[in-house]
Amino acid sequence: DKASPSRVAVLGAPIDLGASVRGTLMGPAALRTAGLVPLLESLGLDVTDYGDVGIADMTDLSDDPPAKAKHYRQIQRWSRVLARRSHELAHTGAIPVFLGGDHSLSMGSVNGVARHCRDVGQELFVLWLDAHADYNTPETTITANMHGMSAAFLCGEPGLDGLLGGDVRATIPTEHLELFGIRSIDKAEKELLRMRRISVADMRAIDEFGVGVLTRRILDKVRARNGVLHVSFDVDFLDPEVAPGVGTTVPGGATYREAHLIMELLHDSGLVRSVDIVELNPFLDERGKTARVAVELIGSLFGQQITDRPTPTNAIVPDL
Ligand code: 4U7
Ligand code: MN
Ligand code: MN
Ligand code: MN
Repeated sequence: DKASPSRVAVLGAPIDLGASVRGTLMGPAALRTAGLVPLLESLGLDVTDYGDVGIADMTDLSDDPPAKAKHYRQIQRWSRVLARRSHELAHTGAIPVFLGGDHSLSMGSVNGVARHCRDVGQELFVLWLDAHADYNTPETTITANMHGMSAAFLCGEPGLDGLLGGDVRATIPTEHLELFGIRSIDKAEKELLRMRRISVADMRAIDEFGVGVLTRRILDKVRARNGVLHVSFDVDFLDPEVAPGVGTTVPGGATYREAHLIMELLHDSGLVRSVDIVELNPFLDERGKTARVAVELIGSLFGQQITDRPTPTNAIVPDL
């Protein structure tokens, strides 16, 4: 397998207006508190934490906001700044890791990465680990929440065409989007997914075939095209028992080991070039449980072996 870059660029995007439940803006701080950066360093990676991005000093564009897209102006600011930063970071050759923040941040992060891939002539695939498909448009949405529209926007679906203003909107082909772990899709959204023939590994498929087979299938597809992979990890992909700290929990999600196995296989492939960790809501978490699990999973994604974890604190150590 290919060797992945050994440098990681961490960037926080404290954004929560794409969701209806407030609190994901505390996500970047919670992920840092749970030890994300030292963990990556302990794995031998050269990590630069660029802190959090802000949108306070930006001026607004003057396109007409769509009728059904809440906080459009704010999300537009985030998308523009993130697309630019993401493109720059991808250029440095490091693996950008975007800390959310709600899932609307991917409209920016993935665009920047897609733009970079276009520059260097590489095919980008996106693995979308999520309970939801996030394939709504302002037309199909039943909530007007923009975190439910990011995958559709990235595939070039209409309705948010002015979002990036005059900046480049690099889209990904619908055949390059891999929805995984899905168990909540809205009616019109489902119809759109069907029309576009988008690949959906839903929880039923996972139960039947297992995450090992389904993940390898995706990796083979990426390899066959000599492509690279962006992982967009929505924490609600996990079962609510494992990850209670999210605003949009859906029962029947991935188990702790299923999620780790996916990350371990992704690491072994050497194909991952960028990552989002989104929808962690520390305000709803139970004593940091979800933040910790998310960080452990990122550890596995970057090469931590399950057998190399620190000894549990309940171990009986002889007094020396
Ligand atoms: B998330 C929803 F209606 N489909 O569009 C919508 F069920 O980033 C949920 O995956 C979207 O957490 C969830 O609002 C967005 C709803
Ligand atoms: Mn999502
Ligand atoms: Mn470029
Ligand atoms: Mn979700």
